[in-house]
Amino acid sequence: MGKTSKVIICGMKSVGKTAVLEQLIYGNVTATTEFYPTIEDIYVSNVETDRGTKEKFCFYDTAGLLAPNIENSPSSGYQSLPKHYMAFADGYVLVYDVRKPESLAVLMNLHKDIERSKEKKETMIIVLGNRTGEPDPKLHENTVTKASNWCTREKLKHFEVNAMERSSLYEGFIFLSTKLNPAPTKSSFPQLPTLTKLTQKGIIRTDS
Ligand SMILES: Nc1nc2c(ncn2[C@@H]2O[C@H](COP(=O)(O)OP(=O)(O)OP(=O)(O)O)[C@@H](O)[C@H]2O)c(=O)[nH]1
Ligand SMILES: [Mg+2]
Repeated sequence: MGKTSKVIICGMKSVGKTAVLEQLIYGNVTATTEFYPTIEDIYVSNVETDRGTKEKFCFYDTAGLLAPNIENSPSSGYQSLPKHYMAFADGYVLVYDVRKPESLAVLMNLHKDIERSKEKKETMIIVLGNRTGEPDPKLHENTVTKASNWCTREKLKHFEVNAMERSSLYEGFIFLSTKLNPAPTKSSFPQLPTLTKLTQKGIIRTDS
């Protein structure tokens, strides 16, 4: 069978990472659903590609990172994602809260860490701007604009989502699934009729 893509979902604490995953996979999240801070959870699920094929995913929901408290301790840096995730990740879902500019700063730092660790293979990264409550319109616009400019510069795909609306999550995850599972190329998988023709011409011998 096909491969399983391993995807890490990460970002600042309480931005809605678990709500996004639970809503995507089970579709049962509402405004009254209770969530507890994550330590680590693993979800196995199929995600469709834009060709309609279903591909297998293992999502690693991670503990939220704390933003550095600049006022209390100016020298303290950003928390980073535990390194072992970076060793096996095929992709990342980076989540920030459009109401919290510091959650975008956490992602910018996280992205640098990921870039540094990615010597071994291509990884696919998407960025989700979630909102965990009523946003202040001005602050919201600023943060979203800043996020989408940053994503353009870094060639990352940016999606605005709302964990309370399942359909808002599809575009980003279908994009991720499609990129991680590209269509097999014709040359590596000859179509049956071609094979038959070649066999008839005696180019491929089926006898041994
Ligand atoms: N209104 C609204 N609330 C949300 C949304 N997403 C998350 N929340 C709420 O925000 C809180 C935190 O959500 P979680 O999904 O636990 O956030 P998290 O990023 O997984 O948090 P950690 O695991 O602690 O890092 C919960 O009370 C959710 O109900 C959203 O899209 N809209
Ligand atoms: Mg969580």
